[in-house]
Amino acid sequence: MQTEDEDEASCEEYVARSDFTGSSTDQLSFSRGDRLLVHAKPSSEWWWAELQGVIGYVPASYMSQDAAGEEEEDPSIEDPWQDEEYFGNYGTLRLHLEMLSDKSRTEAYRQVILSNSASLSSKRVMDLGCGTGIISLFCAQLARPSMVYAVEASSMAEYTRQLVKQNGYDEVVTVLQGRAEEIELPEQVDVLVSEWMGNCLLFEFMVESVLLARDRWLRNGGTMWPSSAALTFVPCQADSYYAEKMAFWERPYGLDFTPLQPLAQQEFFTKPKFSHIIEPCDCLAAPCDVISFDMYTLQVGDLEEMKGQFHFCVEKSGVFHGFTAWFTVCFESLEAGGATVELNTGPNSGPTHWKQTLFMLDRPVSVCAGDSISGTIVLQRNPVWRRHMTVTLHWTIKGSTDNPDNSQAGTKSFPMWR
Ligand code: GJV
Repeated sequence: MQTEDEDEASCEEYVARSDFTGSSTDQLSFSRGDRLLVHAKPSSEWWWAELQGVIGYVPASYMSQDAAGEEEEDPSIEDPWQDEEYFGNYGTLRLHLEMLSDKSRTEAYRQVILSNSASLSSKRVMDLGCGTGIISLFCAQLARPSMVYAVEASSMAEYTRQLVKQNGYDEVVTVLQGRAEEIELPEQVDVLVSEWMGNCLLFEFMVESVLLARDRWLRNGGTMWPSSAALTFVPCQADSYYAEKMAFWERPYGLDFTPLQPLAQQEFFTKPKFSHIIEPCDCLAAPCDVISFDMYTLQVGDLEEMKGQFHFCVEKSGVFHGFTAWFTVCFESLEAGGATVELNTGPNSGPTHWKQTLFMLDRPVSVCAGDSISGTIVLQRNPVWRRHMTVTLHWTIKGSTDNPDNSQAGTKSFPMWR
């Protein structure tokens, strides 16, 4: 355990577990295996370190005290999935209430079951991470599946069993308490349904459990719901967030507090802002899908690093504060030619509990209609903390022919959270 008192202790040597690209002038870049001298640990996430005479912040989770770097597991990392905390949270009602009250989300799954009710007849279904069992209950209520296996690792499973009984569906729905990776079913299933999506689509990496279950329990030719997923990006204005967290320091009470701005940047703009709500009018360009995948072919290994590209044409002049991300998932029909159901968490669809995710640039840039913003995105899964990832963005702004001076490039990495 790191305590505050140890901050003053003399330097300690650490080895980088993997490459890291600093995203601002006060962050260091380093490569896997580099030896860094950690001078101070001002927070549990960012340490003050030295590499080849250069000093800056480094993400603590990339540092290993082990001389071998990432090869040898750090014995302090006993639960890289943080399952105790994760399933502990899902053992209480707070998150279930949030998910069930999310009409767009819950109605989308209800619609999938309803519009496929005829084809679901006599089908075997697995509902992975069923929570309070809402999807399984929809299957029993709206269709005639032969069996629904409702799999839930948290202690909520006991209540889910009661809900199933209370509603008279205990012949159809079997609640299995355990991690999907470990439970045994008596047979393979025809349909694997799950609501696994996290912030920025992948956060929490519950999708890994879904892929492993697919490979083990979905029969050949079976159906995945959702069937595909996409992450969408848009360059945006975020005036009020910028004003609240950064411009605030310019002249509070008639005083100049700007020396606190670098600290504000570190504190408020280093990580993405979850639960951001973007208004359609804050979008500076037409949104574009940066990453998309098919739930039938995606492999667990693909999750380590997902890369995408974007090319936006600025549609209206404004202040480019950052990028906003959201996702869409699609549920293919079991019937040939049947309608696909879509759950879109973007600003032009109904609100969801995911809201959107905002990635703030360090400095806002004025852009004009006709300018282009292009670049790349890399989602890199944390090598240690398996539910976390870092989002790295590179962008180039090119002024239009009317505005050729407005050309610049930038790069920034956002840990989410570790
Ligand atoms: N096995 C069983 N239940 C799980 C698993 C797993 N591997 N992973 C998550 N859950 N969309 N981000 C359960 C978890 O306990 C919770 O009840 C539900 O799935 C999460 C669903 C929403 N989370 C999300």
